[in-house]
Amino acid sequence: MHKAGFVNIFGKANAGKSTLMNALVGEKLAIVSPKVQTTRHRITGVVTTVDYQIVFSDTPGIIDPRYRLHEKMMGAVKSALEDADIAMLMLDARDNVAENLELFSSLKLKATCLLVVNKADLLKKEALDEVVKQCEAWGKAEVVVISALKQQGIPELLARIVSLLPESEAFYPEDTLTDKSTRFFVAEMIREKIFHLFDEEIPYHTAVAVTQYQEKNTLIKITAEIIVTRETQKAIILGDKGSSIKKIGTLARQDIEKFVGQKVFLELFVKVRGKWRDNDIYLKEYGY
Ligand SMILES: Nc1nc2c(ncn2[C@@H]2O[C@H](COP(=O)(O)OP(=O)(O)O)[C@@H](O)[C@H]2O)c(=O)[nH]1
Ligand SMILES: [Mg+2]
Repeated sequence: MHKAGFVNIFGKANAGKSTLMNALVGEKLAIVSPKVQTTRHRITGVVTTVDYQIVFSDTPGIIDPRYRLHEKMMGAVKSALEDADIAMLMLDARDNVAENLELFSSLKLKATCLLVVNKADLLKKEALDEVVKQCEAWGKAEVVVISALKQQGIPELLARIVSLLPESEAFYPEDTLTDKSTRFFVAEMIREKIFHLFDEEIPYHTAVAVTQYQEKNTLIKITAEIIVTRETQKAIILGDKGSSIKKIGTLARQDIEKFVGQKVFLELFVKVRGKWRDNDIYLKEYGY
């Protein structure tokens, strides 16, 4: 019997959804940062064996929209809520359990749910047992404890998922890894560096658009634009004598080279587009 299904990850910002997705797929598809709202798209990662195919989806953390960008982000969550065969409801073990359970109840899910308690590595056994007890009392989902970062409990979680998968043919050819393009991942890797290097509002005012992707004989030439909302932000991204943008470029290029398995020449520009987060035309241009 062949099994296949959509397994989608939901939860508050910073629960570790993207880290889990990468651990399950065994490939760094989703960018990760300690800041909230790093993930802006639904990103799929496909795992195929002879017996099953799982289409995982990482989603943005659930928030109340304040910008058009946020509405688009919650649209990605909504689509994932609708087509999930299995919903992995994820919480940070240190976070308020009741609040998370209330959020999960409000999603009104019809799919089979797994309640995934993450960051088990950060709690002592007694505290973790207490969290698990509270989660089990909810009664709406089987509870699984993991550490996505330390890759603990992942094989057990995968086994639970496989046991719950519906009987089905595969949805995608066996060599499929994701539904997103290489250009998308390039833009995301640049965006991740901005989340890591800058504080306060900069990461939240930034978008990245790949404007050129040219495969040459010995390397790939990539040009990308970093879009911000104000001139002052542009100056910060550039840094003293261009030192900051150089750092972004170097770090992103290393990740991109690993991802595409080839040498990369990366050129970055900064553009100011006031209010791009509330402008449908810009949002579309930047992939939202
Ligand atoms: N200690 C610990 N940190 C984790 C774990 N999983 C994720 N993190 C960290 O939590 C932060 C948010 O992770 P991310 O995957 O981006 O969360 P998301 O917003 O739910 O996608 C990052 O700094 C991760 O390194 C875990 O199991 N243990
Ligand atoms: Mg994420």
